[in-house]
Amino acid sequence: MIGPSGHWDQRLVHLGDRELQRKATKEKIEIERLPLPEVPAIEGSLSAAGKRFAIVVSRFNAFITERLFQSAYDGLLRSGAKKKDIALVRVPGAFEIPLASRALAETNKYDAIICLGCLIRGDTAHYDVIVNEVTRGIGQSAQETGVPHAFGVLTCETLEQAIDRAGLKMGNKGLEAALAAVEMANLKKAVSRQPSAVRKGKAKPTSRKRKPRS
Ligand code: INI
Repeated sequence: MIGPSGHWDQRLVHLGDRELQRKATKEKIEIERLPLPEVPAIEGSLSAAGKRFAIVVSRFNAFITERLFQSAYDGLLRSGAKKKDIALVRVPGAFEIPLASRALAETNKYDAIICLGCLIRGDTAHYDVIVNEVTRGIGQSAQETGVPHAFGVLTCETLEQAIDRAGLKMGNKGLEAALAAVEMANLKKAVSRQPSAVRKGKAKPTSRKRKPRS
């Protein structure tokens, strides 16, 4: 990322591609595309055919979360998932998402879980507590069950920010989460198909010391 000074712009390197482009345009910074390295990578495809998903949606701030859900559901169908393979689970608020997700993951019926919710800072003094708990809980459920969980929980300062992320200026995080879930479900399969790094072959004979003749 080359800034106006011709140097790498460290302010931008942590951002995702789309957000990066937006910020760069705003700040009038030219971004030089790096050539893609020719290194074979293990990646998950975006085909949801034959895969099963659960979508957990919280009702709090339903005006936003319903839009996240619609977009996630549409994304799964457009990626090849069947309606019968998508379970929808509703919970009261974002705080309840981890428990429901974990219960679903533990059934071993789903290739991935999509978690959708919306937390707006202005609404509660407990915002930070809830945010941390929801994030940790979803991450922990994914790691401990091994079932991919996509994080589609908006954490916003204002309602306007939430609207922007639910289909207006910043795309739709529900769709992003659905696509991440599809990719991770396929990635998990691809990784498990990798051959073992331990090479099979004849075991080297261990050198035995001869007993001295008596
Ligand atoms: N739940 C949300 O999903 N978003 C919020 O912004 C929110 N606020 O602001 O309070 C919220 N609170 C409810 C919480 O998630 C639980 O449902 C509730 O505490 C009952 O356990």
